[in-house]
Amino acid sequence: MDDNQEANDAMNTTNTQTAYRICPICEAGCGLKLTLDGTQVVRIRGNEEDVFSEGHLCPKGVALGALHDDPRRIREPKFRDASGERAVSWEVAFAEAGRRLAEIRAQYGNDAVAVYVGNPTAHNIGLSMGLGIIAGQLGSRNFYTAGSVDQVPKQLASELMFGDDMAAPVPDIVRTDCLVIMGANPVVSNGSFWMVPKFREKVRDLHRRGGALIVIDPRRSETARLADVHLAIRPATDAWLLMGLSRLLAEQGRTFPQRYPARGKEVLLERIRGIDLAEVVARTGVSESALRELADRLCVAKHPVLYGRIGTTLQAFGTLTSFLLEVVNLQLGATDTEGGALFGEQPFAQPGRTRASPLGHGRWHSRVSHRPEVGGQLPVAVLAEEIETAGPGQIRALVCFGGNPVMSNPDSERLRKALSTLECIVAVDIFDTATAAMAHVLLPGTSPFEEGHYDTFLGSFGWKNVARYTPPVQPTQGRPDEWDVCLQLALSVRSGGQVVTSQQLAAFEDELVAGLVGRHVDDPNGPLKGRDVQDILGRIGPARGVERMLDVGIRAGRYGDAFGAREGLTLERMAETPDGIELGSLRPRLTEVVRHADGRIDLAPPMILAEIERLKSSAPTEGLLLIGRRNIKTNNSWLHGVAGLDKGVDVCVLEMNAEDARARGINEGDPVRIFSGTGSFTVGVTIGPDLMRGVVALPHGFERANYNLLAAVGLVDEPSGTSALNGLCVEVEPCAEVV
Ligand SMILES: Nc1nc2c(c(=O)[nH]1)N[C@H]1C(S)=C(S)[C@@H](COP(=O)(O)OP(=O)(O)OC[C@H]3O[C@@H](n4cnc5c(=O)[nH]c(N)nc54)[C@H](O)[C@@H]3O)O[C@H]1N2
Ligand SMILES: Nc1nc2c(c(=O)[nH]1)N[C@H]1C(S)=C(S)[C@@H](COP(=O)(O)OP(=O)(O)OC[C@H]3O[C@@H](n4cnc5c(=O)[nH]c(N)nc54)[C@H](O)[C@@H]3O)O[C@H]1N2
Ligand code: SF4
Ligand SMILES: [Mo]
Repeated sequence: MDDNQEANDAMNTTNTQTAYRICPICEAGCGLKLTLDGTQVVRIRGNEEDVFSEGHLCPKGVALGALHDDPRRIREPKFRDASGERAVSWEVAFAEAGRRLAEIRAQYGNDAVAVYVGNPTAHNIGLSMGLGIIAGQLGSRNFYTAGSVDQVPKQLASELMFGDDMAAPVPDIVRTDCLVIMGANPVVSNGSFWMVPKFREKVRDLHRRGGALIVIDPRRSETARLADVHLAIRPATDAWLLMGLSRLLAEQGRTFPQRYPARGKEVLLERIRGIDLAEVVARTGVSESALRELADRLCVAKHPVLYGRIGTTLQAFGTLTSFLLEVVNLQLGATDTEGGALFGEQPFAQPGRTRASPLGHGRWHSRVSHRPEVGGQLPVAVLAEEIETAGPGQIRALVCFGGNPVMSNPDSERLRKALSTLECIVAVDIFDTATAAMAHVLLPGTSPFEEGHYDTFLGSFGWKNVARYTPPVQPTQGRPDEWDVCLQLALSVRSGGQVVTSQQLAAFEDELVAGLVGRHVDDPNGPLKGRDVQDILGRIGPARGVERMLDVGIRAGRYGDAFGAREGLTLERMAETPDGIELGSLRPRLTEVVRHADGRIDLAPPMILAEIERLKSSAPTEGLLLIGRRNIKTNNSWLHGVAGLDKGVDVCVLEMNAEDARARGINEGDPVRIFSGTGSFTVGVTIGPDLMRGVVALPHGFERANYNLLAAVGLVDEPSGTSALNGLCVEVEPCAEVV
């Protein structure tokens, strides 16, 4: 052992400490083990003892330290006006944001201030619980989230079928013997609406059990490369394939098992039997024999299950596709069956989620295109026109939480221009991104080490049921965390820009916590029913912060201690158990899940029947279609250039099939111009065997070649308004250079 090593070991034993942090970047939710030297994080490993992630780690998790230290990360509030940009105190920033937003509301009405909520809010406890408070204060119908460029079709389908937008089952991957993945690439993405770390290892185990993986994807993706069968499908034709598959299953006697309480069986089956298999083959590019073989395999399997994500939701028939996929799971008897599609459970509970509170749809419409609200949100596809179009209700200001709509939403250039006309943008972000750079008031978010972590939004989509919480690793050094940012913004707007004192902030939080406890106490089905509010308030563990709200939801949840009424979880217990607490395997629980008033699954909602007709009358697509492609070292539009992630490999290249390239005189590495009816740009090409003919693939989120410049705002999944960003009609031609 040399001197250095000895010195290191001495340091390791004397000065360093271990801390735990659930990675907030993606849905794998990896438990990380951090080595701290003082407050400095010096090493990040996957926590092998974590009951959920079992040591999983990817380069993005390792890079959290570099993200924390990144000199580009925003650390103090910024203020921008015509005279330029300057750093301001938090006090000034809140007052300025509050004053401006209050003025705009007073002059033009509540709807003049829009809210946009980005993806990282789902992974950030302070934002996910706090933004509802500021949004509630603003009371605007112009509420937008990245969900309408993501999972809203799946939620709408769940609402229509089960009466609950969060009732999306996940594959029971440890017990299935035939897993069909449609339009998802969990080897790279680690799952979505499915928390599934160590996916590769789980597939290896599936194979060891003698099971099979089948992938339906226009691209031979990293996941398809592990598959026993890969069916290359023409983009955005999944609904056709599922109709055909459903028909073949019905012909083999697989209708809907009696044990499912369901209505509308015959109505749906009649539509399914009416589908023409030749048409299915023509639309999808999947041969009839391949389709029959798929049906046969599913019928023979003991525990088959289908799962679909972005490729099935971010497309023209996203809601119908998501619905039909669960129809097939029902036909197979996979729904609510061990080894099939099961509904996960999490410790955190919200009060009053009863059968009487369905997800809204169409309670109001967007002003210009009359698109329906879904679950309180309008689709981002209408954001630009709602800013551009004069008249009552026109958007004049935007509050943006952890989102980068200029990169992630359709017709980005139009949206960028529209945003530049706003009187006020308030952004809460950790980087000065394409969107944040337009903000008049930019409020820094926290570093990943400064927030506690619990998955309220995604916790019910785990591959197994667990309770996990990790507290902040480092203090915010006097800066507000994101929960406080939301509360302070709400108070600033309420008071028209008055300075908020710490007493006022504390009193406001007390009011919110008491309100939450009150709702639990009033919930006739909850474990705190009829209890004394003051008594419960006195028992909450943490003294301050969003953790108080979390403690309430955990202890009022199905595994909670009901504040001393029974043995069970508290936030404190979870914090003391950083490896997580096992809550058992996924289990059948359909009767709890279905929230329609009659307790039945609806197989034939009118909206779905109308979509089947729309599908049948839709024109076939021709020419080249563009689809997305994620990569392991970036996350949507961010993390670019964070040390350890950017090794100079240019991942933003257009993937093409050799025949398509040859037909256009394009060779490997050539610069090309890609264009659609909406936009164009230049990009380099890579030619490979992974794409089916007639399809090109490009990652999204890159400023130099922004995929979403090509997407028209009018291309949406009609029921949900979600943008159909996969399957865009494009053309590609050689050009002189990439500019
Ligand atoms: N063409 C195409 N477009 C797509 C997709 C696609 O597959 N193809 N995917 C879509 C999907 S699934 C999604 S979810 C959306 C994402 O859309 P958005 O959420 O609008 O965009 P992101 O790129 O995720 O940007 C997240 C922003 O949050 C910031 N941020 C990160 N962590 C924190 C934090 O802790 N606090 C705060 N305050 N800010 C933080 C980042 O700096 C970044 O600016 O993009 C969608 N757009
Ligand atoms: N490394 C990394 N991980 C991420 C992210 C990231 O940006 N980078 N983003 C995170 C987010 S916000 C989300 S929502 C998830 C998304 O997670 P996934 O849903 O797994 O998303 P993708 O990896 O884009 O995989 C989508 C697949 O659908 C295929 N596809 C495209 N169009 C169609 C179609 O019409 N039909 C079919 N059948 N397939 C199609 C694509 O070829 C691709 O293989 O990933 C999360 N994880
Ligand atoms: S897979 Fe990577 S980014 Fe996702 S949670 Fe794990 S370490 Fe974080
Ligand atoms: Mo997403």
